[in-house]
Amino acid sequence: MYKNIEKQDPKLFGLIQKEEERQRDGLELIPSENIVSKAVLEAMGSSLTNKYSEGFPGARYYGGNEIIDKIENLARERAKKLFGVPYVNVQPYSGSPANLSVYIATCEKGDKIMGQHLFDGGHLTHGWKSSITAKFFNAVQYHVGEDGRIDLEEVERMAMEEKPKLIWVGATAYPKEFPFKEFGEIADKVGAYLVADIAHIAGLIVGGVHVSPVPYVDIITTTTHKTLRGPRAGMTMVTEKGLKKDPDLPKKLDSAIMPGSQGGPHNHTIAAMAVAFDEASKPEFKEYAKQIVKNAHALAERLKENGIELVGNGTENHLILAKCGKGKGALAEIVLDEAGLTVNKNTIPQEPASPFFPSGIRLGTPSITTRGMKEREMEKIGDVIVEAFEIFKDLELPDGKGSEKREFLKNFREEIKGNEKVLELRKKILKLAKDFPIPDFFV
Ligand code: DSN
Repeated sequence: MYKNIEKQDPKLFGLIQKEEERQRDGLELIPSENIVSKAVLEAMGSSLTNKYSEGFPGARYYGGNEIIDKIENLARERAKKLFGVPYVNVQPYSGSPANLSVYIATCEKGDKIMGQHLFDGGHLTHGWKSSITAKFFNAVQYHVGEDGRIDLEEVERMAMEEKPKLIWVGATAYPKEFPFKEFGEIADKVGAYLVADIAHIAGLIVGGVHVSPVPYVDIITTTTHKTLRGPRAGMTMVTEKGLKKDPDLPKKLDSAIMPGSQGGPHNHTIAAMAVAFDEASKPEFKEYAKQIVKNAHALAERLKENGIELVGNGTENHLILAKCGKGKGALAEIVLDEAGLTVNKNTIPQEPASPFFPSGIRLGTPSITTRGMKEREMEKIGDVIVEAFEIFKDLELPDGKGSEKREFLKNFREEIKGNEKVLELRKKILKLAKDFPIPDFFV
């Protein structure tokens, strides 16, 4: 597949080989990652990357776009059909630019916006203080309750008091089903634009295993590379409800992308989106989505049975948030990484430590489900995680400065490299990876 890179740039070729080995021999449990098909990769690697096409189909700032127009329209039409919406923009480079375009289309600088608190699973672009979205807009943030679910009473109270122009529903680390209908009722009461950011659950919605936001929200944003299993990209959509509220939304969202915030669209990626949308429209994809959720449930139950505490006491989607002890998310990430399980440390609700040294890890099943794993394998993976937790359970991160903590973690990684227990776990994961190779259809 990489014969030209191999000849021309052996150094880069070596690095790509190493990364492919890592993906092949380990298991990816980061819930926002997946494995795309060869057809998606081919479209991304195609000559379409050579073309500039600022503007939109039929109205470009560059000549020679007759074919590119057809490709973008194909992606748009497939996306509209897949999600059941009347308008789609497939040009956002990824999720954050898609979200930024929504602000540009609907808000003025300084307007009030509302989103889910970062520690409670919300995304940076939903108004977190270190994001441009909280610097340009006046952000207020809602939380989840003790049960791990969004606190709808707080959402309603906050919406009534603050009268936001825009409300986000959607998150990056939320293991429950999103209450789109209830959010729709609240947004209607205060006249706010309601935007569903479905980046994590897009594939589950298409697969029919998560309720769709389409009847309840005005705008939808998503990435296409998570459960949807497409290329690394984003898109915005407007629903019938959104069109009724503001018939100019499509025009506003288009100009928010170009000239508002982006330049030329990535045509190779848009072509790969078209491929992925076609794949996601097949009956096999529904089966895949169903299995993602079954697997997440099985993994969550195995962890719980063995004493690992989970945010919200389980999962209703593809994602699990496991509690690791105060500030110990990084310890878990390191041990699991050495064992061949890739996860990411994450904040938990009412985070007792900090976003840099948080107290949880995020686990997800989209990628291992693509490899064909089922509930039985989830039990095996769960057992490895439980044993990995034993390895660091009596350790504490030093109090004091971040640099001391970082030094501690660096030494910890070195120390456990040769740890017999970790090596044993690594062998178990390698066997699973070999028994469930990345399918032929995939890389
Ligand atoms: N980085 C994405 C995720 O991992 O969920 C969110 O931007």
